[in-house]
Amino acid sequence: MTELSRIQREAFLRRCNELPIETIKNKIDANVIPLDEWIENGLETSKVQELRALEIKTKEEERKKEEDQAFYDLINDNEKTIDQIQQAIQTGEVSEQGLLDNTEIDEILLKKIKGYSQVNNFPENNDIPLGKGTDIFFFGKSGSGKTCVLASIFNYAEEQGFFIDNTNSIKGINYKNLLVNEINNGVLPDATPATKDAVTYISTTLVEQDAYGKPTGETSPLNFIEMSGEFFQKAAKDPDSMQDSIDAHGYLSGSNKKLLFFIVDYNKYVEDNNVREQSQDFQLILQHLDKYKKALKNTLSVYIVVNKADKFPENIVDKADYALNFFMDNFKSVYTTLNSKREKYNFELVSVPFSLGSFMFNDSYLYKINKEWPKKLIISIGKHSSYGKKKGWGVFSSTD
Ligand SMILES: Nc1nc2c(ncn2[C@@H]2O[C@H](COP(=O)(O)OP(=O)(O)OP(=O)(O)O)[C@@H](O)[C@H]2O)c(=O)[nH]1
Ligand SMILES: [Mg+2]
Repeated sequence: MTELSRIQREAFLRRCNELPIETIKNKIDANVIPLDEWIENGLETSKVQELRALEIKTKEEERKKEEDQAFYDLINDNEKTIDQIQQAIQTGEVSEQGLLDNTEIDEILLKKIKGYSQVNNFPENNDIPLGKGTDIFFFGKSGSGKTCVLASIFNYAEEQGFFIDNTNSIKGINYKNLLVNEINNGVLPDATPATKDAVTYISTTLVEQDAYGKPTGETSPLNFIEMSGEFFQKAAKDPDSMQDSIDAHGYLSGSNKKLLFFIVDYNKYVEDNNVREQSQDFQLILQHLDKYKKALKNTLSVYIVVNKADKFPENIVDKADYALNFFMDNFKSVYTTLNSKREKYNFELVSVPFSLGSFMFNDSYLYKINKEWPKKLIISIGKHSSYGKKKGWGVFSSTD
């Protein structure tokens, strides 16, 4: 506050109706001459009204500034999703410049946010029965990331020329292609609908490559089965529902050899420090499958996919080792059950960490696709599929 001498003060007040309104406002805001004193010294009513309006405007601006800052803080704390940010831009709730100046959003990202749109993409059952090949099933709770693992495998395979798609499964292929296109725009899939019609498969042939990416001539037909996690949860709680849930269309009870992918949601552990429900469901499913139409007899390998590995602590160097230990420590009952089934049916047990990539905006936007994990998984699938078995690659470590 700049103190005024008595003479200066009187000079201001004497000329009050000639002074610019900003000068008066500054003296009021700085607590140098309060409004009452200006009024007592004859400040015109219109000027008083103008000052009151200015005060309201300032307060409004301050409130907006605080509100904007709260919104930027939520973005920087990873609590806003991409569509919430897009909507705030569209409604004028925040300005583009404000976002650029106050958040991690840069020009490129801003363009992506503005152009973000999600296509409704739901799987549709192929009308014909499953053909010969090794069938791959994804079991795990809704939201554990099954569809994302599928999309990641096909995205990498397409880039590297690993797969030749079989058009018998055209509906599954159309669905998968859209998923792949979407993740390349950073767009994540919707939850898979829990209907039998939405249980589908994608048939493809894995072409083995040597270390230089040249086809070795060996091939392995694969069928990837896509279904909702709700079916998995339903089957765990009610084994009588299997035919209408995880064995919809009889894919699971078919005679093809199988790889069962148990998708563990690591993020649930990070957020809730709790994996009990996941563990209970996996254990129940294993017990049901033991009694269910040779399902485990036809199983070549059970994969423990510790998913969302981007959420592992930052200092973890050996992610495969961390994933295995995490599983052993937190899913002890599942491990015990798996071992007892393994003694009975002699399937392989494989543990892999997995991540679709790096996420932003509360996991609603994928800004970088990981290539390492799908590559490892595809190579491992080759070794563990019926064709890999035929070549006698029988013994694997738990993390290959
Ligand atoms: N951090 C992280 N989040 C992921 C990853 N993969 C998936 N997610 C998040 O998990 C959400 C659900 O993934 P989905 O693949 O749709 O899950 P789902 O298991 O197919 O779910 P249902 O279809 O309902 O059974 C995604 O929208 C992402 O927000 C990952 O690798 N890392
Ligand atoms: Mg899904």
